[in-house]
Amino acid sequence: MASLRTFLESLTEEETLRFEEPLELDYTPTALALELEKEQKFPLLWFEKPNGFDMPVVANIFADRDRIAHIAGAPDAAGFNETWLQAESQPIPPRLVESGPVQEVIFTGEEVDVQTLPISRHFQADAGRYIGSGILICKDPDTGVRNLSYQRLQLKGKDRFGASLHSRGHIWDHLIRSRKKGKNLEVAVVIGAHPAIYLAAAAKVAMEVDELDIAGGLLGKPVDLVKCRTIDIEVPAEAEIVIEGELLADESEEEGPYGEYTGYSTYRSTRNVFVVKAVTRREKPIYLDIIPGNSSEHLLLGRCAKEAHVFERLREVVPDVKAINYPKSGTHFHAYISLQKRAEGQARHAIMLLFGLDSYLKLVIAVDEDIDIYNEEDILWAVATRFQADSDLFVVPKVFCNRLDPSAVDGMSAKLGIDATLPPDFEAERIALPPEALERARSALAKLRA
Ligand SMILES: Cc1cc2nc3c(=O)[nH]c(=O)nc-3n(C[C@H](O)[C@H](O)[C@H](O)COP(=O)(O)O)c2cc1C
Ligand SMILES: [Mn+2]
Repeated sequence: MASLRTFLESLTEEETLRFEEPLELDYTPTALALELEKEQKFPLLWFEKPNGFDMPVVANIFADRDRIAHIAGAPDAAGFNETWLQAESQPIPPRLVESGPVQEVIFTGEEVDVQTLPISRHFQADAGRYIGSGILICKDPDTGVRNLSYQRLQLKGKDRFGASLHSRGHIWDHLIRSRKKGKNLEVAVVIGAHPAIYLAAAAKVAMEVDELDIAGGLLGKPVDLVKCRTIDIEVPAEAEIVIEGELLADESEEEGPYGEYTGYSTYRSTRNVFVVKAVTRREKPIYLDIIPGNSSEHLLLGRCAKEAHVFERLREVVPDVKAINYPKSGTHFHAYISLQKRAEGQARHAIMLLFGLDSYLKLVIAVDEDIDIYNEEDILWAVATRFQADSDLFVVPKVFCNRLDPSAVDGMSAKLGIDATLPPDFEAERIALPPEALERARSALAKLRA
């Protein structure tokens, strides 16, 4: 079985911070995750008894690169890209089963009350209690191809949410075409499933691709699905909680603000309305939350598939690109390229290509292979010592970008490329130590610490 709970069982005690005592849920998971991030710690957070609710909440699953690799079944963080690309090229479609634990308890009609779910507040300026961890499953109104993605849901009442589809992904397209047919869009919201399904839902793949096929590829077996009770959608049989309902075609109302990945709260919203028809769940469900804003969790989940995808495209054209890193500080807008440069101009070539592949990017810095692209001090040292601003940078003004960038103008931003690779006539030699001296130092330290 591939479920949230089987995955949680595979984690070590050290990876989990468990709060057994009752704890206020509003803001607490976010505050804890952000405090721990300052210490470079990214444990899974487990709240056994959130105040006022009758089910446990887990959060921060996706905050750590090693854990994401573990979820995908990759040997380690460095092996994630390859594992991901393999799942994308060898997808396994889901299969329909008769029944599953996600329908152990069913509420319909007057029994529905989503306010009893441990939906919490995350940041101070948030308009209210939000589900930020729901996977919205819907179907293309013309082709029937399934789609999985995340859209925030603001709790508005016992059977009503506000929704924002601002990234205007596939679900937005489905809703527009549904509206033309005079119909609402049926949607099932999944809260708590095997995290590989979450990784797949975060990927941007073609509209013709069902993200559950990629989830199957990652898991090495089909995801079992059951039919929803009130809508024509199938959901993972092993999920924890499912909210069945419809995105209204013709209504809109206030929604937001909410803490976004940029680190800002904005009112930017498509102001949609989601009306609930049923809630199905396990007897004793676990609620999965995702820390929003520019948390490690939100940023990593949002980009791990993209990183794999973009790196592969980049390497096809410039094989001397050795690695790329989207640093957390750049909140999806910055990337670093590691290059084994063979010819002048190659860094600019790779930088331009990366700008073309990912419209979110505003700053790309290329460095040589001896620079650790996961260490920003190292990156800035390369800029400090291998780069001249009058000859080694270029700016492309007014390019299409992501509209959530608060500094963007009319949906456009400038792109800055920095070539911090060694110039051809570079004469300085990087300081180094004899290897035996390093060995001596390490063993002396080890003895001292033993
Ligand atoms: C945790 C998380 C939350 C997200 N929240 C929203 C949201 O509230 N609204 C939105 O339009 N996109 C949101 N996104 C972005 C889309 O869900 C994401 O780009 C998805 O891959 C789009 O899928 P699609 O290519 O099938 O359209 C979120 C992404 C993540 C990872
Ligand atoms: Mn899609």
